Amino acid sequence: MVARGSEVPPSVVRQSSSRDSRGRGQRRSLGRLAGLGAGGAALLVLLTGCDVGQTFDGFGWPQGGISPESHRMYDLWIGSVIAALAVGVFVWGLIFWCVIRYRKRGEALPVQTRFNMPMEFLYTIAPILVVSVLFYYTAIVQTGVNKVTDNPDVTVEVVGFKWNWQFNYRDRPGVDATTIASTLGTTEVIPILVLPTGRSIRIEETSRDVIHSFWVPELLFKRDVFPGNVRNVFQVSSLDQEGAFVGRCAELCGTYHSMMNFELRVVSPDEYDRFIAAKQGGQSTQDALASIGEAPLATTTRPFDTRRDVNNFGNASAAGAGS
Ligand SMILES: [Cu+2]
Repeated sequence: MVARGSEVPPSVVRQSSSRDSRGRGQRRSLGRLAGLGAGGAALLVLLTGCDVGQTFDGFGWPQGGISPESHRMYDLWIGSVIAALAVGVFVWGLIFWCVIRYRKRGEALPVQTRFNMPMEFLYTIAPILVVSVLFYYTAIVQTGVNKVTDNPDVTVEVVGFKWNWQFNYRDRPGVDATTIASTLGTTEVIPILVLPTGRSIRIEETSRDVIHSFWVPELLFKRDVFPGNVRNVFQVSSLDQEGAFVGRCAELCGTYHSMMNFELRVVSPDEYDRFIAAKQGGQSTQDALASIGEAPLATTTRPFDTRRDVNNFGNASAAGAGS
């Protein structure tokens, strides 16, 4: 603590000089305590990150990710929260300790300290260290999540339009690739994106009209789908769980934005190959899904009733209303 602009009575200065050696010892032990605290917090993060996260319901972060990238983002969040809590508890402890230890005991002015170099150094360096560690791990995880390779196992072009999706299975990455199979969503049938476990998957996004956003909550990731020449790309190094997962548009794109759902169906690599072969053989997505033993229609969401016939935004009883 630094007192500003205060005058120090000579008697207090004499007292303080006799306490200098004791003060230095205290400062050294305080520095040791801070080092121990930081080391302990780091160790805690390393040893217990996942278990602690499950115990506290992910500290607000969604659980149940189905890709290595989602697990890495989850672990980063849990580690950051534990580190923040460790720093918080340490600071709260210091505050309460100061309040009690240096409470007012009489009218005499307490020892005034300023330009305490070890303390100034500590509370300049400590936040820089904390931010540097958080930045380092964030950069590592972010780089991994954004990593795109030249030769993914599966490439899918995701086309967003008002208000549905088309999924084009491509023979290679890039805008010049050939579509080998396709699924188009309609008002009556939810589009299902079929993908395999254990293979790297590249998603290439494009929109036919406005900005949409491709979001599967279990990937813990969403990326905007832009119209025009911008082709947003991201990659999932693998999917580690079979199942059906709802997908949504996460960018307010118009009247029926909330109805722009799709389903991600993760199947085994063998089933995926048979699905693509069935599609290439001319089958519909529903028939191709049935042929590999999968439910033909979406199980996590359903087509929404747009009620376009009743929502005419006017007085329905007025003369001439309706179609
Ligand atoms: Cu949309």
